Amino acid sequence: MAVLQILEFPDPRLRKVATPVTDFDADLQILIDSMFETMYEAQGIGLAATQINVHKRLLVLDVSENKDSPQVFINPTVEIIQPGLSEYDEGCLSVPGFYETVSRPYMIRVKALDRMGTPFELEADGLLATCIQHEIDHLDGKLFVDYISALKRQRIRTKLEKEHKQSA
Ligand code: QAP
Ligand code: CO
Repeated sequence: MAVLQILEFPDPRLRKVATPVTDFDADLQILIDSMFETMYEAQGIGLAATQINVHKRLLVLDVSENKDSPQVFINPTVEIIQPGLSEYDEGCLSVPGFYETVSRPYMIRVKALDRMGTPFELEADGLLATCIQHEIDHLDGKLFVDYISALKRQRIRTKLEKEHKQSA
């Protein structure tokens, strides 16, 4: 297992569209474990493979209080099952230090494969539903800053680019 490097906005690799996972092999198990280690170490609640520069349709999350409920979603799809939106102050490990309010469908059904390749389904609302949608967006090359004003997005870009220059 390893803590992996997380790409940060505006890295163009965050814009790649991920392709489906086809092999549920030992390498995949190691990747999943490393993604959890990376997410927990960074104090995140969700991490998509795109964020560690792996362009496969795979995400991990743990929205529990005690950080004891790891969940893996492979090749996930989402259906909206109730009209209505919920608002959350979203952050992102790829946009460190910035939070903005985003509206998303509040009740969803998710179909995905688990780490062995076995299909499962769940219904989600609240923070879990928001987090799943945020992470699936990553797999499609989208970021929460795409939902805020261009002015706010540009300010965030400028600040992060300055930080990246200073740490380089
Ligand atoms: C996505 O985000 C999410 O800026 C997961 O300095 C977040 O885990 C979905 C984090 C909120 C719904 C609501 C962000 C950690 C973690 C930061 C994260 C930071 C340190 C973000
Ligand atoms: Co994110």
